Amino acid sequence: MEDYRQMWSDIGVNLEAHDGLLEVLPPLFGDVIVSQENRPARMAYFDSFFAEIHGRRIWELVQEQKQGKKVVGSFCTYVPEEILMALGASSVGLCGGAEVAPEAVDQYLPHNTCALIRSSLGFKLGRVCPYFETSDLVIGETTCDGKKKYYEILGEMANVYVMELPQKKGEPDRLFWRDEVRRLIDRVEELTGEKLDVEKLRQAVKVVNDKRRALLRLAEVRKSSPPVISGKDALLINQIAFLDEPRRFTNKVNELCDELEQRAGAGKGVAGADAPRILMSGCPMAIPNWKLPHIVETSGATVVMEELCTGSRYYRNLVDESDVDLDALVDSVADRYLEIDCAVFTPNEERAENIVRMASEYAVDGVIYYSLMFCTPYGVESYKVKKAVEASGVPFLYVETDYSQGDTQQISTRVQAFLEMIKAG
Ligand code: BJ8
Repeated sequence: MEDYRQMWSDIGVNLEAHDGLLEVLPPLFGDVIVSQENRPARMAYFDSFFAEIHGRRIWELVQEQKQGKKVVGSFCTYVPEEILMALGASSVGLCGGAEVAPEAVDQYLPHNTCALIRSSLGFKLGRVCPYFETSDLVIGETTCDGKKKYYEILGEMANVYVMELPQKKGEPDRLFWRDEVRRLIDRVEELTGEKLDVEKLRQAVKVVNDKRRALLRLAEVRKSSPPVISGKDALLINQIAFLDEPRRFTNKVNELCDELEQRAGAGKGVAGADAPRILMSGCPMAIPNWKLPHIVETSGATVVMEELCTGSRYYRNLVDESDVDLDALVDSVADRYLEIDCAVFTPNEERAENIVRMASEYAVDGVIYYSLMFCTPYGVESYKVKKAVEASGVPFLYVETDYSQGDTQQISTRVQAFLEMIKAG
């Protein structure tokens, strides 16, 4: 990594604490990601992105800021990135995937708060995330209770705007959400000084749709047997989708897909055709949270699809590009986001239906459901998902965990027993 220390210091990163993070992340990446066998050559771009995750991309964002552009951080796939892009802002994901500054976090949050929220606050309190430190505005959302209340605390240390998300998906909720997206437009216009028009929004919709189309293409080639890419590599790509410059990212995903489609044609895989195929479902996995996929894939199975926000929930739906006037296009953007089937909605029958459909499309041998400890929406919703998945004849394993390593052995034992049961069945 080039010497970015002056830049980090200028944007407010705590260099000493950040040095500590840099001592841990590269070796973890080497052990979990780089050490895998038979990786596609085109993963080199995503590896280099990770190697420079706090370097080159931050440098680019800082250069944009010097030209007057704004950076907007967010924590949720409900925040419409087309709107941010159309108004001249770069969007970055701020969810934390590692435990940082836990003693400092204890001063603000009870222990029984999910690891993702605790981690995100830890990154801010420890000032170790350059994406947080470059964000001119942070957008929260009223999804789960933990996040809602966390944003009040975060508002004491960052410029926070909270979008209100409905809890249901009826017509009154849709109309409310469309208005809420318009309130976001007002707020971002105020931030960037730009005015939304139909051409700007059409271009942004096209760019973001292209990004999601590339991820859909990647998802499609993962249906092949033997699997052409590991679940850990696919997860890494989905995590980087929240940070990278979108056009470049799209090109790199498409280049990778060229290679993967050739692999599929040649019957070349990262694992044998007899390795159990797993659908991973549940809470998002933010960088560097690769714990459960690593356990699964070092136990002889391959994750062939993710029903996660760092997965198919992010790219499954596209915005209708046919609208020609601004009002209709804004409505289409809003409607696309309301199709996301996060567990914070009630009822949320479509999520279980989608999981059953995906399990069939990807010919999976089992669904592993990942719930972060203290995540009420995903923990409680596992009941309905389990019932639907098992009724379709697919084995189901529920795993509740956090970002610590203390339960790794116990989870490995359970995953191995699950895989044995699949093989025996
Ligand atoms: S659309 S999944 S990104 S809310 S894990 S903080 S739910 S207690 S992250 Fe999410 Fe948006 Fe939904 Fe996706 Fe709360 Fe659960 Fe923690 Fe969670």
